[in-house]
Amino acid sequence: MSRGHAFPSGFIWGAATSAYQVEGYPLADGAGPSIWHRFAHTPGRVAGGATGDLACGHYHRFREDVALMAELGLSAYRFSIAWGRVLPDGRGRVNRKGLDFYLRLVDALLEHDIQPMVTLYHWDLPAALQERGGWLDPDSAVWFADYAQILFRALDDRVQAWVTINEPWVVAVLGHLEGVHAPGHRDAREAVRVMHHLLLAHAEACATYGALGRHQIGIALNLEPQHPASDSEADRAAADRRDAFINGWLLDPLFHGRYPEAMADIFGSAWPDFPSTEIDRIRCPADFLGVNYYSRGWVRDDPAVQPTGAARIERPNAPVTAMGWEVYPRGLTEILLRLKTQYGNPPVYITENGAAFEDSAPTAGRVEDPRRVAYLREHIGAAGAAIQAGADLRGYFVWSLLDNFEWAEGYAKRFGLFRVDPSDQSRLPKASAECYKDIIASHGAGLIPEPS
Ligand code: PNW
Repeated sequence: MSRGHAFPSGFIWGAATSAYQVEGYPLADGAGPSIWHRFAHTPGRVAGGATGDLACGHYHRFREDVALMAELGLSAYRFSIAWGRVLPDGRGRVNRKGLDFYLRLVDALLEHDIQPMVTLYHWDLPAALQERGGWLDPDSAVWFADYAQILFRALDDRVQAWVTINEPWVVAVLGHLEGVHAPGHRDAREAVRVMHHLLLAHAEACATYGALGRHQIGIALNLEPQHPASDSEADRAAADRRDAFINGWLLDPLFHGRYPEAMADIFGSAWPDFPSTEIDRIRCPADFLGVNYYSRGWVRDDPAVQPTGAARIERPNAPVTAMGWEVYPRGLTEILLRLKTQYGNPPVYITENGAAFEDSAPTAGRVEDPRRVAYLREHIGAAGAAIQAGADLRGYFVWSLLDNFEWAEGYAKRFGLFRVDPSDQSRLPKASAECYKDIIASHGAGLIPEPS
């Protein structure tokens, strides 16, 4: 294939958000509160005391946002459904008004020829389910499949791509091991079971979809290559452990039907003997894999860092984003080619890629964000390079359409193509929005790096 023409003609160009991060009005129209609503309203949990009460006000401004997407020329928009808007108690009674919001959103997208990619779970578990044990309860897979079925029945005629769960690793590790995300628990035994139940929930929803769905379903994983900070045996072993902890913990059961052997070493006595019948169920025939890619890990052996004994450190002089994450586009090519060689080359969407930077203040109605422009161009190029090398990549979604509620970081970290003014939620395109519009219009021409 000649340089600059890597992207196949049906390649999807998208942008992504999630419900709690952009919608605002989390209790409107009869919605039940989520664990993130509770967490953000607990003093000390989120930077600056920020909450999703207003966020981007997308719940009321979605038509304006769909118009912005149409202006960019997006072929798809990835958003998530707030479980508690549809089922205020997490189970049982359906709240018609909450469901109707998503029907209106999907219709508005289709009117503009934008395909919806719908995530069923992007971290906002109904608080009523947390009170029953949340993802620690073995019944959580059934709760989730029942909720999923309601959405499949309501929307599968108009939705061609479903994502069951966004980043189970972040839910289990940041929410239940490190305690920096909702529900804020710190318990290794709990975290490994939560991960297992999230994977079972994904499998149950896939099985339900297999019986009544007509399109595609997958899961979105945060994947990150792990590289040793030195050539020492200890650092290389540490990078391997961290690789099992972040990537293998999910990929191996989903594609190979087993957890990595390293998991028992990493977690010691907190790692249970999971029944093989359950592990078999997790190896499920999803239609695609969603990859959320931001950075790589630069890893040093460090016994003080639990549970892996592997520290992610800053590489000296490396370019980093406002999150402190190294800018490393080649890691995206690496991950995509590893899926090809080690996991059977599944159909893949990059369901998130993007960066937070300290954007300049708007001047004369413009926001210059040259570092985000460079980040997007380089990463889209890295994705194209993987396609040229044979990866089955079908589409790419920028994280994020809008500056939004960045979880424990509040509103200080801005990932958007559009700046959102914190005082009145007005939207302003950044230079990166213009750049992405041009990339879409030219179908990514000229972005593939020369082979090195
Ligand atoms: C993802 N990590 O979160 C989420 O899917 C988004 O909702 C979020 O806004 C975006 O990335 C930017 O952070 C992650 O610690 C959070 O490795 C943390 C990690 C990875 C992804």
